[in-house]
Amino acid sequence: RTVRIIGIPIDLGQQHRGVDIGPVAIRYAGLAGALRNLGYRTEDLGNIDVPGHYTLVGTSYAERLPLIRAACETTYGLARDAIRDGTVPIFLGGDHSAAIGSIGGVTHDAACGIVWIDAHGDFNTPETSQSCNIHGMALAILLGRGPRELVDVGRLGAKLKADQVVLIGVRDLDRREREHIRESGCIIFTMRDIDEIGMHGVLQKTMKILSRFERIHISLDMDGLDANEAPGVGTPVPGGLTYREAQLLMETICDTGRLNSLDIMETNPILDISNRTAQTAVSLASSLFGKRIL
Ligand code: DIR
Ligand code: MN
Ligand code: MN
Ligand code: MN
Repeated sequence: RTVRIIGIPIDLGQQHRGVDIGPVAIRYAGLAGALRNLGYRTEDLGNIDVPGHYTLVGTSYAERLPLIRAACETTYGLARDAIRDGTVPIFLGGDHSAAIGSIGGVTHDAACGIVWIDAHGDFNTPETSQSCNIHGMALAILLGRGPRELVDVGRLGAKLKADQVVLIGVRDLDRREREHIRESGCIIFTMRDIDEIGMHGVLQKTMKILSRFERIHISLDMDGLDANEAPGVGTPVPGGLTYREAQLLMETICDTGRLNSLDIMETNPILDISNRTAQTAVSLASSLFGKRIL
């Protein structure tokens, strides 16, 4: 099979400079070579153009909105085409607002189950957000809540229903975000769930919930991992997924044979230690695409 790599160097969904060079860092850590070693053909489309972002430090939500929309429209088209062409796309962020385009596009022709790995819920709206950062609204937008310009990227209206989304690794919700995500119907496995029933237990439940979907998309926010494995993120939260928990997650999804597509978001090499976050991302992607110990 062919894996198609698509870079989305967007940093307009949050405040930290440097997440726009996440795609470079993940390539540098050897993503394509690792996949080729596993027997895949790889195509790298390079990075999409994100207009103007270098000059937008300190700009407002309103100024960023149309630019994020444009980047997500481009991403949407590439994501839809990647699935139509029979490839498995990997989207390299950039901040998590890019998932509005990638998930929108990969679900254009058929729904898939979504595993959203994140310290956060990304379920704010402009009304509930304390930061006004759109990366903290990405999942809400995909469910049809939030600014119309982004809800309607690619095709009109919500791209996902709550019952196709499972969040794993959550440990930091804003007060009003929590109310909304709880009543949304999305299934949430917090760090406490992982502590209590183990990642194996969480994954068994996840697979049951998503069993009616033929295909599964993974949206990996690198801040879902613990800072030991992923120090290069803009909004770290203590107590995240260990290396081994995250590997088990990837291996388990690999075993289903139903992987549709992958986002690797929020890698910020400027905040990192010797590109460790990108290396972790490549190692996790390797497991997801079939690397085995024995
Ligand atoms: C926070 C942080 N809840 C916000 N969200 C992040 O800005 O809405 N999501 N960092 O990944
Ligand atoms: Mn930047
Ligand atoms: Mn996050
Ligand atoms: Mn996120």
